[in-house]
Amino acid sequence: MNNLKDKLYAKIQEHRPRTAKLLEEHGDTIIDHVTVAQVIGGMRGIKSLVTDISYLDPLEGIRYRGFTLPEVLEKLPKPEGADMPYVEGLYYLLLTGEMPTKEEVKYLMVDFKNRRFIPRYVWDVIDAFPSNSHPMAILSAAVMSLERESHFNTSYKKGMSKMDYWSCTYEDATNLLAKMPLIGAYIYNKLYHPEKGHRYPDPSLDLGGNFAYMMGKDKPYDDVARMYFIIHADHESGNVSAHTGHLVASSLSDVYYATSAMINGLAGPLHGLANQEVLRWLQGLREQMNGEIPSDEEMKKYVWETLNSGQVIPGYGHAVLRKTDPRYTVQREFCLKHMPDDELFKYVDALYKVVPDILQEHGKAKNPWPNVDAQSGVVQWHYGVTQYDFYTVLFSIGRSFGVLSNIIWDRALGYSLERPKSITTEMLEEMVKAKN
Ligand code: HAX
Repeated sequence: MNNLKDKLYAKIQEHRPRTAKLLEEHGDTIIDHVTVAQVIGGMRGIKSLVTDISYLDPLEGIRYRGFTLPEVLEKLPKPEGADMPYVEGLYYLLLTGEMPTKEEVKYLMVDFKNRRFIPRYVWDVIDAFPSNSHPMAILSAAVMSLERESHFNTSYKKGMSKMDYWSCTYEDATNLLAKMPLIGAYIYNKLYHPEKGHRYPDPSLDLGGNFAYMMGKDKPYDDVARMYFIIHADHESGNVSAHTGHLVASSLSDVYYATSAMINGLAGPLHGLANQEVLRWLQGLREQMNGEIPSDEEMKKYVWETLNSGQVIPGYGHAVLRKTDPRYTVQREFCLKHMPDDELFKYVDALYKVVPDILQEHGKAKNPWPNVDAQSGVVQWHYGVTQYDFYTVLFSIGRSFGVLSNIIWDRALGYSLERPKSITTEMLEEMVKAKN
């Protein structure tokens, strides 16, 4: 018996009438209006997507299935002696809305182990990339190469009922999630430690523990991996990576196509790549300082120089959040416990003291507070993952849990092909004239 899949099916059956009722009885109810600024400004804030997996409150930050991040980290079952919970348990929570028991997580761990075999051709695809390729490009291609394994595709060709789409999508998604950490670690070892070769997973370990093992990292890197994958898992549906995954899957492209596209969206410096940009930017400052910790005044000067040269301060600002990102805070607390004297951590903390005031004075950013990316590279750096091009691969593995959970539910609830309407600038001008 598959505990999670059975539980999920029960939840799907319970949920389907709610969506059907909303459509049938309230399909014409107006829930938002749209301004010219929103149309030109990347559809910012328009209420036009539905997800029950997570909700992002501008002031409170992210909640997964109604739970804040500290609650998720406290309530999910943890491996013996670990501070951070099983990532497998997070998948259970995202899909069902319920906290799993330790036994349910153990069952899922075995299920993940049974699904993580990687066909030889995937390693060949990765090996074919030049060693100076960006790891995100390699990850995207590796995921794409797995597409031939899609159960959804095979069943669709045979003529599957719409009501069963979710089931094959679940199989594809869980297979891919089980494989992602292996692919990520393989890319890391290939690009940065070819002399060590690839380490195959240890069957006694959970997903986070295994990731640390395959990366060749000792404790507490297993907790770093668990924390990292969990806090990056989901941030509603409208951010570029989640939305791209949902959009591509809405045409019934399978999860391999959708996840590869999601990864491509995450690879932009305004989104997931910001974590690598933070490190690159901080290294610039570090070089100028010759190993000294900058004073507040030196820090302010560096921030202003960046702004005055027309660049953004990476790791600060957000399209939705209007306070310090709780994902930043979770990582900061981890740093305070495990690495309070780390030099880069001190830089990041010193930045926190000066950047918000400067961004407010600068007067552009709507949110002057740090986001998740301001802190995450520093943790990786401390544990020897200094190749910052790789950080967004870690983000991708985490984000896949949320995006794929969403896609399974999209298929279960029969969400439509996405097709917003575009208009020309001339039409927009005419509309504005008619209103004024
Ligand atoms: N530094 C300097 N200027 C900033 C800024 C920052 N950190 N954040 C926003 N601004 C500027 C914008 O560039 C924009 O300028 P223009 O009017 O000249 O175009 C203005 O302030 C208004 O932007 P906004 O409405 O506050 O923010 P957006 O919703 O347009 O953009 C971003 C949100 C996250 C892209 C933006 O804050 C940014 O570029 N931050 C730095 C990059 C970064 O940290 N990205 C990661 C975000 C979290 C994430 O998705 N992780 O994956």
